Amino acid sequence: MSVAALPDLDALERELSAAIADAADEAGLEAVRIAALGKKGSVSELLKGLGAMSADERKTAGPAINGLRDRLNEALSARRADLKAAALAQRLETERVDVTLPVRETPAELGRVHPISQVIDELTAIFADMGFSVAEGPDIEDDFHNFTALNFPEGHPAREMHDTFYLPTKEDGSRLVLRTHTSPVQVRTMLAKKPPIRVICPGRTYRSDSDQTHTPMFHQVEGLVIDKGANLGHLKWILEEFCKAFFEVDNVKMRFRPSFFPFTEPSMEVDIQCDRSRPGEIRFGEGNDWLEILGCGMVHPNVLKNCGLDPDEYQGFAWGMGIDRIAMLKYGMPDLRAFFEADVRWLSHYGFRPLDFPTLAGGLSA
Ligand code: 2NL
Repeated sequence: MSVAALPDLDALERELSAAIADAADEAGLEAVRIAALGKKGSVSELLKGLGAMSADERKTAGPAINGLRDRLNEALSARRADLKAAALAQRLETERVDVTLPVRETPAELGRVHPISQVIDELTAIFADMGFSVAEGPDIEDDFHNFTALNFPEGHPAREMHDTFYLPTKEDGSRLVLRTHTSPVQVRTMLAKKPPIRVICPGRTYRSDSDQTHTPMFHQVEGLVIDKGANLGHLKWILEEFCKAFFEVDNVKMRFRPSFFPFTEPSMEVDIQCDRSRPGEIRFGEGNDWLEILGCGMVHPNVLKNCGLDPDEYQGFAWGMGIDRIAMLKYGMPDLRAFFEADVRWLSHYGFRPLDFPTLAGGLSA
């Protein structure tokens, strides 16, 4: 091969330099490298040709071709570094994550806890802190557990058809009722367990009543303590601690007024201090207004006897309150009937997020 037979190295260098500059990505650049410097690349072929040249020819062709190869390798490295940097910049741009965006809700998190369930969870937590356990019982009760054991005399108005939902009379003349309070659960607890007893009984109750402030099914929670020395001082302390924790105030005045229930003696109704001077708003633990929230008393000796306890050995106290009512008071829900209409728009407004416990026990709400 003669020197004259060498192709135009300058033209080849311009062509390859342009191809390197034009390569759009690393794969394109690699193709250019293989075409020039691969086993059968144009520059590699020129290098192979050096062996067949005379020593003179090699003296000029050798440095020229080797120089071309070195400059190409340099250009390839520089372009590769540029393409890598551009690819990284592009990824950083397109894969940018805004960590300040709010977390998207999953369908499961869209569900809401009904205010009644929420309030039952709250009061369960508060009474659990005071050593109470939760007892439940059937919604359909017999006459003994719903009335007789609780010292309701025959012919008491609460036993009348008019107020109570009865199931059809059975062959033996007895008839079951939808429980009118949760007291039968405490009766069952006293019959099944030995004192000391500390229970709360939340649940559904039924009365034939329906207007602005009454629904045929409603919710009650009752509490019962049976022990040798259980007294009204204990009852007052427990109710006070409950009201402070439930309504999230440091102090609340309470008023105990004499009342009557067949199952307690003495019996009392309890009002709590509040401020109703702002229209549509109630504040607890301040103000000069009173709001009735529960009934209570010392368990009647007849009830203790009916439940297998000796009134000379044991005494106890009990209370009962409407869950629906205290839920409305705490969370400012004006209409009782909305509780039972299963309207998801109402629930998404008034409902609670799962695992959110706005109580003293579970952490204060905002
Ligand atoms: C109210 C009043 C009350 C009770 C419920 C009770 C239960 C047993 C024995 C004695 Cl087993 N008492 N429960 C006591 C006093 C009042 O409820 O106004 N509830 C909404």
